[in-house]
Amino acid sequence: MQFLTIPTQPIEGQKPGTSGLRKKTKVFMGRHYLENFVQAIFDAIGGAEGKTFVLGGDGRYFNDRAAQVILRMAAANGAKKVIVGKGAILSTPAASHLIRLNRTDGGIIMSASHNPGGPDEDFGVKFNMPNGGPAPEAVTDAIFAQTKAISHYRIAETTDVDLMKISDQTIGNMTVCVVDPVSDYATLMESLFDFTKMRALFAGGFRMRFDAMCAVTGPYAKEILENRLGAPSGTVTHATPLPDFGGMHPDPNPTWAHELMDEMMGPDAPDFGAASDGDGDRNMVVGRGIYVSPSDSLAVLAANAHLAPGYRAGLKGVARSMPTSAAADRVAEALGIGCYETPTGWKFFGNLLDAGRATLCGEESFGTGSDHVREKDGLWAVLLWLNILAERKETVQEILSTHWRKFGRNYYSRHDYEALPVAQAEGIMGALRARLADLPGLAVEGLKIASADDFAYKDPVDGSLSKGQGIRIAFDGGSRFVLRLSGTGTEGATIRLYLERFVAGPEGLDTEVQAALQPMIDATEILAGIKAASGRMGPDVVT
Ligand code: VG1
Ligand code: CO
Repeated sequence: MQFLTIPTQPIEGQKPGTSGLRKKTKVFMGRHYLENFVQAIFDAIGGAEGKTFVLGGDGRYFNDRAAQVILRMAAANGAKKVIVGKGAILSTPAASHLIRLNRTDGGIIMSASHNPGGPDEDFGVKFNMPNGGPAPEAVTDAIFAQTKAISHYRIAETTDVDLMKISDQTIGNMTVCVVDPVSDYATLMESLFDFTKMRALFAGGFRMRFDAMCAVTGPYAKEILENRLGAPSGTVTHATPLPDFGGMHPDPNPTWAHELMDEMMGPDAPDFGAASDGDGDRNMVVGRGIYVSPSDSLAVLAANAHLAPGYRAGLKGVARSMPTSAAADRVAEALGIGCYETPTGWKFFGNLLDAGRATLCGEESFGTGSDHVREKDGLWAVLLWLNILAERKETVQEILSTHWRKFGRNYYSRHDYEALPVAQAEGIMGALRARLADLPGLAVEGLKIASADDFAYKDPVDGSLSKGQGIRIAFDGGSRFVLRLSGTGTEGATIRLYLERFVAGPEGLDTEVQAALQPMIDATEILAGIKAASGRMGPDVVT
C-alpha cells in the first residue's frame, strides 16, 4: 500500500447548495471530481490528521464506489479512524447520531436526498460538523474556496475495504470500523418514545403503512416498526434500498408517494401512513382519508410533544424555516416558548439547537426534527406521531380538527416550477425584487400588501448574517406568498412559490386547500408573472 499525491486542477461549480454538493452522478464520476471535493473538505476543516469521521450514504448508485475513494483519501490525509455503516449505508439522521455518540470530528454523507438516483440521475456529498449538523455557511464557503485553489489530492493505493463485514479493518494506520447502521439509532428512538404504549397500539389492531420508497429508511423502519414495535410484517413497503430507488422518486409528498396516498384515501385505508425520502431525513404523514401538511405536522407535534417521554419536560422553543407556515408560531405563543424563523436548510437550526433555544424544528419541505440529533429525521417524526396517537387514542383527522379549532388554520401549499432556464428564473426573481420598496400599501385582487422584503437572517447565537433568502410578500390579515430559487436542483433553475392563508375559525376550516389559496395564487401571478414569463401553464409539482 502506498500514499499518492495526485496533481489536479480546480473544477468549476463545486459550490455546496442548500444541502451539500449535488450534481448528476456522471459528473461526480468524472475525472478527479469526487476527489477534488473531498480533498477540499479536508483542507477547509484544517486537515484530517489524527481525526475520526463517520461515513455513510443513502445507497444510491455510486454510493459504494464513492465510499471506497473517500476511505482511501481519509487514510492518505492522516485520519485516525472512520466509522462506516455496513454496506456504506447510513441514513442522514443516523449519521448525525453516530457523529455525536462517538464524539467524532464530523462526517461525510453521500446523498442527493430526495433527488432520483442512478447513472443518469443525481449524486451528492455533504460534510457534517462535530455537533452532527450540516456545515454552516462559513464552512461551506471555505470548502468552495478550497475547490477553487486545489492543486493536488492525497489518496491511498490499496484494495477495497470489505464494507459488508461488521469488523475493524485498516488502511495503513487508519482504522475502518464497519458498524450496523440501524442499532444505535433504534436505541436512541427507544430512549425518546414509549415503546410499550406503541407496542400495545399495534397489538390492539392499529394498522399502519410505511413506504420507504426503495430508499435508506427501509432497514430502519423494518427494525423499529415491525421488529421492535410488533407492527405486522409487510407494514413497511419498498423496504430494500436500491441503487436507483426502483425507479421511484424518493420524495415523500403526495405527488411522488402516490401509491401511499391512493391507499390512504381509499376504502380500506389503514389508520396511519407515512413515507420518507432517499436519505431518511424527510417524512410525510397521512391519516385515513386526510393528508397532513408538513407545516401543520410541526405545529401538532409542538403542541403534543410532551406526551412522549423524551419531551415530557416541555419544549425550550420551536424553530421553522421562513417559508414554513406560521402554524407552529401560534403553538409556541400559547406555550409561552421561543419561536424562531430561519432561512431554508437545516444548517440554520444547528446553533439554536446547540444553544438550547429550540427543541423542535421544521420545514415545509417535509422536514421535522428535534435536538436528539442535528438533522431533520423522518422516522423520528413518524414515531412521535405514533406515540401521540397511542396516548390520545384519537384519529389523525380528529387531532387535526381539534388543533385547527383551537389555533386556527394556516392553509398552505408550495408550487414548484422546475427546470426553468436559469436566466429566465433569475429574471422573474430580479424583476420582483426591484419593485419591493414600491409594493407596501398596494392592493392586488382586493388584497392589501402589508410588507415586502427579501428575507435576511441574523443568527441570534453567533450573529452571522445571511442575505437574499427569499422574497416575501405579506398581506393584511396574515396571508402571504414567498418566492425563492431552489438550491438542491441539478437541472436549470427551480422557482418555489410558497402560499399561505390564515383562517382563525371556527368557520372556514374545511375548505379545499388550493381553493382556499386561490386569491393568493392570482395575486402572485399579477405581481410575479411566473406563468407569463415562463410560458408554463402551471407548476410541475404542488405539495
Ligand atoms: C430543499 C428544501 C429545503 C431542504 C433541502 C434539503 O431545498 O426546500 O427545505 O432543507 O431541500 O432537504 P431547496 O433549496 O431545493 O428548496 V433534503 O431532504 O436534501 O436533505
Ligand atoms: Co433528505
